[in-house]
Amino acid sequence: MATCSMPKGGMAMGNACNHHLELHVYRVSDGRVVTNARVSITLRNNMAHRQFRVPIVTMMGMEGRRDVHYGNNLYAPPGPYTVLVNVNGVRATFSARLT
Ligand SMILES: [Cu+2]
Repeated sequence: MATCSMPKGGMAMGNACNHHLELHVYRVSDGRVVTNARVSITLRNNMAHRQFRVPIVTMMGMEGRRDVHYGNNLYAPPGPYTVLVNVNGVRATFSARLT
């Protein structure tokens, strides 16, 4: 579960990535994007009772520094998930149902 590859020239090695997980971090005081956060993300599959630590990559979208985010591409089958996040020692939990 979860590790995947992007298909190059037609074939993916192992599971092809089917989701992009990204976490955006903003400073509470002024809403600015935090570009150097220490982030860990664990994805828990609530149906299979398995969890996986997502290898974190810092990414930047089309909007440049205002769109810096953390996460990765991954393979995850459909179902209910809990996303456990730790940012600079502060924890947060999200629920998601993947289709
Ligand atoms: Cu991204």
